[in-house]
Amino acid sequence: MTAPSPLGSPELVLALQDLAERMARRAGALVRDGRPDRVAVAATKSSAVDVVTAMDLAAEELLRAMITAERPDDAVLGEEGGLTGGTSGVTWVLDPIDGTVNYLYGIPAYSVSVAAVTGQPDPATWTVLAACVHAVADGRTWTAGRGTGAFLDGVPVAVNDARPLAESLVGTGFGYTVDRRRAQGRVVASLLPQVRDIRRMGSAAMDLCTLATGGLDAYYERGLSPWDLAAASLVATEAGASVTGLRGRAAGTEMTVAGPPATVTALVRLLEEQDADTDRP
Ligand code: LIP
Repeated sequence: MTAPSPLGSPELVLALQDLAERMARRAGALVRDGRPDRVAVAATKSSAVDVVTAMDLAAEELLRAMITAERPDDAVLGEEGGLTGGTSGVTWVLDPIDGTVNYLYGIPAYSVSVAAVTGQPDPATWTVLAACVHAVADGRTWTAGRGTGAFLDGVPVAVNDARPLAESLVGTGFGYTVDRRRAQGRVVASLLPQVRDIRRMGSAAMDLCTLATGGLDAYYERGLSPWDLAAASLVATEAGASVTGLRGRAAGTEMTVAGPPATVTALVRLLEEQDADTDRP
């Protein structure tokens, strides 16, 4: 049996990236071909509007089965199934459908997000080695490897050059609970007069990949889970973005801000002034 490649080696990054893409495309085909005309809600989570569908569950099951078949010693952190341990030092971070509400309503902005990380599966400390974000409705596929660049359908991508915030198109999103949304409404109202415009796409993974491809000038959101962030944060970083939190912290649930470094510095200042990393009403 061949000795496993050292964690972080170029060969391992390439192998993980290849598997991530095959997994995301396979699950994407299941989600696309299996979508009924009227999607039913299978369960709810943090609130009545934080929904899970049968396809979220089926897609995660398929992703986990592919990992068990090809890399049985790896751990898995999935949005629906939680954390299952492993011994290899690699953890797959899975969002079977990022943008589930869009999927529910038939809005074509939802994606399968797959990343391989080392270290604890925690955005504050992990190292993302490989990633794939597959847009289910139109098939666009972003891939990235640590230190080897970011690509859309195999073509290298890069963030826009920094622009003044007043000329910057900014993406964001809102949570599933009333208190969180009230606080986010206050923050976006304060930002709106200071930026070009706001876009709310409904999938953090697609927001960050759109940023990586120049379709947005900046992005911020409070409340992202590790699976919303993992893959697309590597795509954005390898495309030249700074991806961070506030107050010198790493990007994570409290706050995620991304964009060209100079734009991020300006946006972070505004968000800190607004205590955007809190639910202050
Ligand atoms: C979604 C995120 C989105 C956010 C939504 C939700 P889900 O993830 O991608 O950015 O605004 O509230 O968290 O729940 O579809 O996996």
